[in-house]
Amino acid sequence: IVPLRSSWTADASVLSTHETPTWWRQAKFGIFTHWGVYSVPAYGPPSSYAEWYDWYLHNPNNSDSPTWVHHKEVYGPDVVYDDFIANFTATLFNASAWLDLFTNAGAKYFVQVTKHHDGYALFDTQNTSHRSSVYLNPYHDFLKELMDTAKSDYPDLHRGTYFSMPEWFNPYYAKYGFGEWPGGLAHNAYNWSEIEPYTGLLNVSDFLEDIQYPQMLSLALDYDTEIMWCDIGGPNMTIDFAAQFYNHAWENGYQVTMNDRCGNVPDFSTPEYAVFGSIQTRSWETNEGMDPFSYGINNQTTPDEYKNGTTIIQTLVDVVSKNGNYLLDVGPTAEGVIIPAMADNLLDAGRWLSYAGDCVYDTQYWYQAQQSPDGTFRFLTTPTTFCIVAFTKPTGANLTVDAGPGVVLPVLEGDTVRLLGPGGNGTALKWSVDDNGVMSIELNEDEVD
Ligand code: FUL
Repeated sequence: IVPLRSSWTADASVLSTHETPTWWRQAKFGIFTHWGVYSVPAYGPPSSYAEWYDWYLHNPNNSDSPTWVHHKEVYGPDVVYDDFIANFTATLFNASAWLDLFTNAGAKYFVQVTKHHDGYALFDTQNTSHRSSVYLNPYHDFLKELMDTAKSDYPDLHRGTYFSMPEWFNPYYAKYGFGEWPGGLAHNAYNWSEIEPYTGLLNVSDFLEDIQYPQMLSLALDYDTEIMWCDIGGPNMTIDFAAQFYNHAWENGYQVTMNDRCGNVPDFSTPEYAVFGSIQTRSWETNEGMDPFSYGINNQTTPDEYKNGTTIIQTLVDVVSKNGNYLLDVGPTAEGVIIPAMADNLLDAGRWLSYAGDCVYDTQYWYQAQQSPDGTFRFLTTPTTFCIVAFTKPTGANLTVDAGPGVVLPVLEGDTVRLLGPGGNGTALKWSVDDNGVMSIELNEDEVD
């Protein structure tokens, strides 16, 4: 429950009473978008977790880096990361196309990467730095277009912003004792003294006060983000930020939230490529790529490697049955296209949610067991229904639901059991529960998709 407060102060003990808003807890499913200069080379070693694609700038720091080997072969050692900015064309970028896809995938919110660790921002960094898509190629404020389009045309889609707290290249960050986080840039970087005039840091003497904090404030006050999705933490002014963020939202009549990577006062935790094994009563959100190995796009990934509709839905339902949200990442191309290998699978997931979404959105986890002994079922509740989601298609005329030893399913004589499905139409089915609590539901096989 978000306390009804009109005036937040920069006091950690007060700010830590803030929690995820109701809309966030009801939404369950969001789309994450990693898009930036790293989308140009779009490279990571195939079928491997070894080097993340959105870390293209940093990966060559390892002397035997496959990314560096690839870079030398394809571009040559003299091409530096910032040379890719010229090829970050976004010629096919269309905010509505992305937001249509997110909506049709059944997502209720999105989180746009606004600045990753490479420090190249997709929004107007104004008086802090000119290292952004607004002042460098392709000279466009992508975040503004996404946020404005979402506000005007997609009122049911909530708007979030990923923001990397540190910047790898930035010597002002290095002054905080972290070196050029997270280590020196051995290859393929840039020479700060050469690029300083070109990146255009303006009136900067302190990374936190002059870059990090004002940029975070801009995302809150100018772009009206509803989710501040920080990354990495480290040195920060999050206490000051949070008070302003919450007051701005209050004054404008909406509710906002912040993850656990801003370095302070988190509303929710953010496991990566991982799902908790049990119910967590505190808000949490799993995030991972559609790509099995990283965020962003990798041209080495084959279409069949992307998570398909079934995997997406099963992960979503599994997460939701444990009280979590699911933030699934797509990586558009440098032109701004979400390729069919990703988009089609999202749409498959959306088709299932279009008829079974009542058993996902605005549900509660079931108090006792989130899955059956063999892992085949997940259970979700609403004030008037109990949902059983089967992960395998039943064979034969009966669906047998065993919630585990001693677990009694919450069904009473007279209750109606219905099949949610494209052919099911909610037809009432015959059912019974035996003395061991095992439920048997008679199916008309033609109706089971
Ligand atoms: C991590 C980052 O280092 C990854 O590149 C990615 O952005 C992920 C969501 O967070 O900490």
